[in-house]
Formats: sequence, C-alpha cells, structure tokens
Amino acid sequence: MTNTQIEKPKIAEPHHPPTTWKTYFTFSTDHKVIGIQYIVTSFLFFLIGGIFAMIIRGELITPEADLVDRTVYNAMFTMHGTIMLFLWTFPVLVGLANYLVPLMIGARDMAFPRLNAVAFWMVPVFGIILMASFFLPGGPAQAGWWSYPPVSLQNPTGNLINGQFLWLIAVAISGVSSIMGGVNFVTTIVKMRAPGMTFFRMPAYVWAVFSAQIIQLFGLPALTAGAVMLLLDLSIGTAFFDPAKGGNAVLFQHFFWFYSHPAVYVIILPVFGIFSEIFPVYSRKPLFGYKVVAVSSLLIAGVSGFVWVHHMFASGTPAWMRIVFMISTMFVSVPTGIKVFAWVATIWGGKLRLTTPMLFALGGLIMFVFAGITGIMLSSVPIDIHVNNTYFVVGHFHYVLYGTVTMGMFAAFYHWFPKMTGRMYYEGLGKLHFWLSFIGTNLNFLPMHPLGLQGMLRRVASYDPEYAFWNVIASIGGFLLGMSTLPFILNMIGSWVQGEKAPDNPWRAIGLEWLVASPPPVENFEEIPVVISEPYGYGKSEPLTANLEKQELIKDLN
Ligand code: HEM
Ligand SMILES: [Cu+2]
Repeated sequence: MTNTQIEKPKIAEPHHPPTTWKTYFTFSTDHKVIGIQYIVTSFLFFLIGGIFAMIIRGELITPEADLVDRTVYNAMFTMHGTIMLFLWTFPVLVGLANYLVPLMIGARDMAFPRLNAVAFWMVPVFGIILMASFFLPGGPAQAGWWSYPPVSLQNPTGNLINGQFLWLIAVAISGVSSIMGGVNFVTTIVKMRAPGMTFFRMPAYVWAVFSAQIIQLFGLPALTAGAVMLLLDLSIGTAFFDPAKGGNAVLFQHFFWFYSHPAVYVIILPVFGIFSEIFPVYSRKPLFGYKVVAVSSLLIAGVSGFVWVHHMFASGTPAWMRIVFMISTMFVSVPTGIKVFAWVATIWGGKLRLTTPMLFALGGLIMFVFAGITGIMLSSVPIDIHVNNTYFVVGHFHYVLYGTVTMGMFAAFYHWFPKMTGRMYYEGLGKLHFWLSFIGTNLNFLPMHPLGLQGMLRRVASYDPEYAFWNVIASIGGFLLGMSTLPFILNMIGSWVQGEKAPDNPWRAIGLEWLVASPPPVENFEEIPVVISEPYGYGKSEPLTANLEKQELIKDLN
C-alpha cells in the first residue's frame, strides 16, 4: 500500500465537528483527541498512585507498622507500583506520542484511527477492573507489581474472583491495548511520512517512539502470555509456575522480565526523545550528533532484548549466565552515554532560556545521570547480590521513573501545552512546580540509597529504628512531591480555561507541528508539507518545508 491509498478515504470524509470538551468523552478517532484522552486519564491515575505513595510514606515515617494494617500496606505498594507503571507511565507516553507523531511526520492521522481509539478505551476499562479489586473480600493484589509466584498464587480468601485475579486480567488487557498501539505506531511511522520526510529527517523524538514501539511488539507477548498462564494457575489449577504442583516459579520471572526489562526502555526512550526536542529549542542550537542520537535509540532497543536476567542474579541463576547478562547490561551504557554527551554538547555554549520546560528537562537530565550511575552499580553481580531487594533498588528506579520520566513528561506538557490547547501556561506556577518537584524528588529518593546499602529491605511496613533518620527525610520529600502537583493542576486548568491565547509557534521552534495553528485543525495540515531539510536547523536559514513556511518566519527563527 502506498501513502495515498491509506490516506485517501480520510481526506474524502465530510467535515468534522469542531473539538469541544464533550469530544473528549466520545469514541473519537482523531489522534489529537485520543492523545489528550490518554494524557488526562493517566494523570488521574497518577494522582491515585500518588495518594497510595503518601500512605506508604506515612507508614514509613516511624519504624513501627502503626498507620495501616500490614495487608493494607502490601496492597498499597502493589497498587502504587502497578498504577504508576501500567496506568500512568505507559499510557501517558502513548498519549504524548499519539498527539505528536502524526504532526511531526506530516500525516493527517495515525495509520489505523479506529484501532487507536479502541486501544485507548481499553485503558479506563482495565483501570476500573484494577480499582474494583478494592471492593472484593481480601482486597487488591498484594504480591508486588511483579506478582511473582508462589506468593501471587496464595489466594487466602479461596474465592475465584480475587484481587490477584483482577490484577492479572487488567495486566493482560493492558498488554493487548499496548500491542495494538505498537502496530499502529510502527505502521504510521513507516508508511505515513510526508513527502521528503526521510528517516534521517525525522525528529529524534519520532525515532525514539519508533524504537520503543518495536520493543512493545517483541516483548509484550511474553508478559501477556505469562500473565494468562499465571491466571490459569490461579483460577483453574494448572501448574505452569506452582512449585507445589511441579511447576517452575522461576520460569515466570523469565516471562516477566523478558518484557519488563525492555519495558524500561519503552518508557525511557520517548523521554530521551523529549530531551532531544527540548534542548535545541531552548539553547538555539541544532541537536549535536543528530544521526547518532537517532540510531542510538534503535541500538538501545536491540540490546534491551538481551539483558533481562540482570533482574534474576539472586534467583539461582548459574554463574556463567550472570556474567553474560552483566556484560550485556553494561553495554547499554554505551548508546545511552552517547545521548547524554550529545545533549550536553547541544546545551554547551547555547543561548539558554530557562523556561519551565527547559528547567524540567535539565533537572530530568541531572537525575538521569545519577540513576544511570546507580544502574551500572546494580548491573554488577557482586553489588546486586548485596543490595537486591533493598531500598537501594527502590531509590535507583525512582530516579528513573520520577526523576527522569515523570520530570520529562512535565517538560513535555509545558512545552507542547500551547500547541495542544491554544493557550499559554503561567510561567511562575510552572517554576514553582519545578522547584518543588526537583527538591522533593531528591529529598524523597536520595535517602533510599544509604538505607539500601545499610540493608533496609523494600516492601516492609516496619523497620529497625537505626533506619529512622533517613526515612523521616524521605517522607518529608514524599509529602513535598505530593504538594508539588497542586501548582501543576492549578496551572493546567487555569491556563486552559483563561490563559493568554498562544501563537502558532510561541517558542520559535523548528518542526512541522509548529507550522500549523494552535491547536491544530482536525486534519492537521491543509496542504501536506513537502520536507526539504534535516530537523533542528537552528542558526541556519534553510526552510524546513517547500510549501508551508513564509520566508520572514525562517529568518526570525534563528
Ligand atoms: C511522591 C511520589 C512517590 C513516592 C513517595 C513513592 C514511594 C515509593 C515507595 C516508598 C516504594 C516502596 C514500597 C515498599 O517497598 O514498601 C515505592 C515502590 C514503587 N514505586 Fe513509587 N513513589 C512515588 C512515585 C512513583 C512513580 C512516579 C512511579 C512510576 C512512574 C513509581 C513506581 C514505583 C514502583 C514500580 C514501585 C515498586 C512496587 C513494588 O515493590 O511492587 N513510584 N514507591
Ligand atoms: Cu532491567
């Protein structure tokens, strides 16, 4: 099929009604509406996961288990981790990619708009299924976000429909939804690019989404199959993973991590892409080493498929296998280091504008470097054997998930907010949000590293009083992070309702999405752009397209 064959029926469709707030509650097939639906839905779940985090930190502010019942504590960390990953991080990133990818490659929509809408509507469905487990006898799942058997097979109430059962159904639906998304993104990027938009003219963000979605396609079937097999073990008594019946519990860990390690790159690659878009705009310089940055995303995606056993160094894994996976894991730092170098070189000597999106991106980069260092420490077998299952690991992955991914998402929200809504956000509130988040993240998660090195285990409601000091600091940081969302919510709602009207290109950025109105019309481009140059032409006076730009505009951009 060629480009025109896919697109023709869309152009021929009759006039769409304008987008109003009601549109967001419909089965819309417009990628921009779906993008915002994903973002808003997942942000609501971010708040729920955040409330659970506050309860966890409230429990841990004293050494005794005195705030909630221990089973409630188990449910809290399990649901916190599950919601933050499956209902915040994954869907919010898919939402942003949905909004941006068609605009950035000069397409009118995704390749399969209806599939896109179905994939989105599965998110509230599995979100509600997961939350419904609070109303069952025995409450939600308690086996942690990774649901290792035999713990996850315990079923203390003896009911068929229990918290773990709903958890597994939710995760399986989430997998199906994400596979649909993967098919759609990969097809869109391969097939729907505007004339002249060659692979090496695509923004680095699109390369990152492309690489991340390829991982979804090869990895997710393993997790989804593992979840279904565990569900069968739990409900109809098969024995894939149940050691008591001759099953193999470690096999589940393979299914789980074969996807869930690459999944961290599904998460982090688009955030790397966001950094690659934001640093050039606010430094007024081209992205340093653009082609290498673009290809390194694919390389990371490739290597990510061969490192999963680093989560299983303490699962009775044979020594030779540990060494192989230790080396392959360390290799990921090569393409990743290239990117970090490229961003620093982009910022270096640039005319920096420290607006909110730039602050969030810089803060995210700093915390990513820290997370990268602790990550390399963890990839080393002797260190991991020592700190496995301690707070050191929790500290490490929160620097990734909060410090880098969530901060990167905020950078993206502020940067593309004027495009999405046609309104400007309030800079003062944005900066307040940044400083609360940056200080809160470090206060919350830095203390987890000394705690882990001293031996404090994760997933415990009570601990030895010698750990009290760092836990108090961490809880204060946690509450600060809870508060940091308030100026954000105020800013987003207030600006969307009554913010100053945004021009088409408020940041003087180069990219196809900035050549259309804010917010973009339903079909994105009245005339499909003809791309004639590489992205990030800051400081050069070449136009990006042959047909959409006015000459004065290009001069103004440099
Ligand atoms: C204010 C913000 C947050 C706080 C205070 C917080 C706190 C915590 C704590 C203390 C734990 C360990 C629980 C235990 O082992 O008993 C935990 C686990 C976890 N958190 Fe967070 N967190 C926050 C935000 C996030 C975000 C944004 C994400 C992901 C994007 C996330 C993902 C996870 C995951 C995956 C786990 C592992 C759950 C498990 O062990 O099964 N957290 N969090
Ligand atoms: Cu991993």
